[in-house]
Amino acid sequence: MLKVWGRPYSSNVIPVIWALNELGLKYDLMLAGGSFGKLDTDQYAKINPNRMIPAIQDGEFALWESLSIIRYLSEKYGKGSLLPSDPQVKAIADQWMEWSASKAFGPVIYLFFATVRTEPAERDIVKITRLRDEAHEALTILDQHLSNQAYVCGDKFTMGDIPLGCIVYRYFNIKVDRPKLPNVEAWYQRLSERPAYRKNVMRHFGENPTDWAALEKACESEGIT
Ligand SMILES: N[C@@H](CCC(=O)N[C@@H](CS)C(=O)NCC(=O)O)C(=O)O
Repeated sequence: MLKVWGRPYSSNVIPVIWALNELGLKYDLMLAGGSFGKLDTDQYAKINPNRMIPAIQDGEFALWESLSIIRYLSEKYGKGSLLPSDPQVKAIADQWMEWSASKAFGPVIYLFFATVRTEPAERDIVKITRLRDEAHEALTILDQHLSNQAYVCGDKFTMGDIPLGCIVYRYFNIKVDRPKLPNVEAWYQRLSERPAYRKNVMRHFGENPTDWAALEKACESEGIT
């Protein structure tokens, strides 16, 4: 059985868990990171020497870096579904996966930390507005790309939609005013129709650090501690 090391509320673990569920694969979730710890053990250093999550074990084979894991799972288990067969379509999927990490992830996750993960009395509105603007500017590029197609690579859902789908869920559910992104919103609605997205990505993450800590701890029932 595949093993996934991580916690279901971690921004880099969610896309891996979503991919596994899209592929209908069974796996053991080994709760690690955040309040679950375990990253500083010798056992974990052999799986991921960076001592970060996610990591997977597929038999004797171990792999870390969320995007590499999604590509591996798609190559091995997702031919004809998550993995585009045409090399150019696959390259476009790869391109948007890389772009998710280089341009979109940072502003959205820092916005998330500046809001949900910061006590309301300590929030810095100037910083929040700047991060919201940076996130919007990046996602405007995705919005233009999606103006005449249903998914990142065309008319079919692929691995290229996975990391960005997770980032956009966070962005749309942080309590800040946001300018409209009509094509990203329509794509997000399409993703919301997918059971694996609803189950693994659309998790209520609360509005403050107390909510967050309780939700993260409550997901203990989902994995192996
Ligand atoms: N580029 C890496 C980043 C991994 C990463 O930053 N993981 C964070 C969680 S999102 C981590 O391990 N933090 C320590 C912890 O959760 O305890 C990836 O995409 O897998």
